[in-house]
Amino acid sequence: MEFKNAYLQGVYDKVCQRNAGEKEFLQAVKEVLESLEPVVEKRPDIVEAGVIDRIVEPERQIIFRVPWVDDNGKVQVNRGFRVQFNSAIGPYKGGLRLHPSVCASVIKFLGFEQIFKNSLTGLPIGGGKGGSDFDPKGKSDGEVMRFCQSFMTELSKHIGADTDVPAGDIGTGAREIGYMYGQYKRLRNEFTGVLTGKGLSYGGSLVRTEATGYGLCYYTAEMLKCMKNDSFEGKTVVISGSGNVAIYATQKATQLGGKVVALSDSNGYIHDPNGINLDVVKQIKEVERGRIKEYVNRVEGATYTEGCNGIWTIPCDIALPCATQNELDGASADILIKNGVIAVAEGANMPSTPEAIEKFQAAGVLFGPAKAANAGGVATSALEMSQNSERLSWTFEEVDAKLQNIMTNIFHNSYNASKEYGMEGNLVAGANIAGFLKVADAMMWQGISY
Ligand code: NDP
Ligand code: 2IT
Repeated sequence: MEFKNAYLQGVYDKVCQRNAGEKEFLQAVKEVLESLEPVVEKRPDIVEAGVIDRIVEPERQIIFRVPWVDDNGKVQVNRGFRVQFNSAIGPYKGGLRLHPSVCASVIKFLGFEQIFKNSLTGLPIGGGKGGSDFDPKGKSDGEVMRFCQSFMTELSKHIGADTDVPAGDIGTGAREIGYMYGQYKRLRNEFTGVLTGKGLSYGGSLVRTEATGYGLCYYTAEMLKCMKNDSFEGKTVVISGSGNVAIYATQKATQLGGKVVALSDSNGYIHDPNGINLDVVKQIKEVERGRIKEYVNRVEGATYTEGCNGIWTIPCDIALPCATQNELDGASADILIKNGVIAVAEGANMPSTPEAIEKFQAAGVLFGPAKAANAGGVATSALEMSQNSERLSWTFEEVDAKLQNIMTNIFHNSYNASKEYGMEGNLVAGANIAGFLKVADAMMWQGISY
């Protein structure tokens, strides 16, 4: 028995049977169900309405062929996905991941997490996720464009500004969103807010590029202030990844007085004890689409080490994993704790393994889970949808102020839920419960069929 509660055990057993072998999806579901133990005790009405049985099954899953022609004239075939997980509180919303590791399990875990994350933002967005096993790395702009157009040719039949609004994720940035948006418009003859993360010249929102990384730091700052009467000031920070989330987390952590000393990619990590020079990183990653090891050829005193796990051996006060799922395991958590880490907050989705989370919590390390800590990206996407609907654009300061307010509220709502359900300070349980309760309420009001 994994659960104390027999009903939750039954729900989980069924999820395991139906989704056999989908390791990431089962990991994400298990964590949420564990958090719901006290909710099940307190709220028989939720159990009675079958909300939990329903919430673990996607409303709709679309899997499709994505054929395209490479620069040598050869036909290539990838697999596309869109999982429309839950629309109880708004149109499906969530990113598109382009990475060779993409499969049903990965998209379903991301879509499932997105339900609760989107609910926590306080904005009217349901949960969804999509993507493909296409790898944009090493492809020409022309190849990326042809892939994106083919992908959108099918996806366009299933999405819409009031139905399902995709955005970026790993491997999907401004370039890919632009090609996909162009294709949607071509097919539909419609200029609508069907995607977020758009360029500023065609309906994008200021701050969306920075939002996930900035939001992560706003959340972390609030957690440090309220739970430890502390701040980023003077702290050594280690951030994994060197993509969109990692870059803007580095920028904000530095602005808040921290010193970021390490970044990584899937090949290895750089250590710069003088503090990362972000202009150099942006040039390498955003302009040249190069590898992070290039940094050490341009900045004196920095070192590069092959392999990404070793980044967690660098002593730090604050660790922000911003690359991918399960990148921080129990052994890495032990080292971080031994080196005196005081706070860990997740910029990536599910970057810490369950063992790592358990260790941080047992050691009294502040732990901000992904659903709460990285919700700033999707929250700002929802603000982009609002601006598109009113055909207006807000200023940088206006959007940034809203983002800060949202992240502060997410921290407090999660904290308060953890307290109300008898686990004060457990922000994993708090985020899962607070995110769940709003969606559960909406599902109950709307009757049994989704
Ligand atoms: P990017 O594609 O911009 O960057 C991804 C970074 O993570 C790269 O440095 C990449 O290295 C590294 N990475 C990716 N896969 C792996 C892997 N299997 N092993 C080791 N390193 C890896 O993506 P984002 O920055 O947008 O996304 C990073 C994380 O943040 C993801 O978990 C995403 O789901 C999450 N997230 C993103 C949001 C957004 O708004 N973009 C919002 C909320 C969460 P390499 O170049 O070598 O592949
Ligand atoms: O994981 C995430 O929240 C994202 N990739 C952002 C989704 C969005 O719709 O902006």
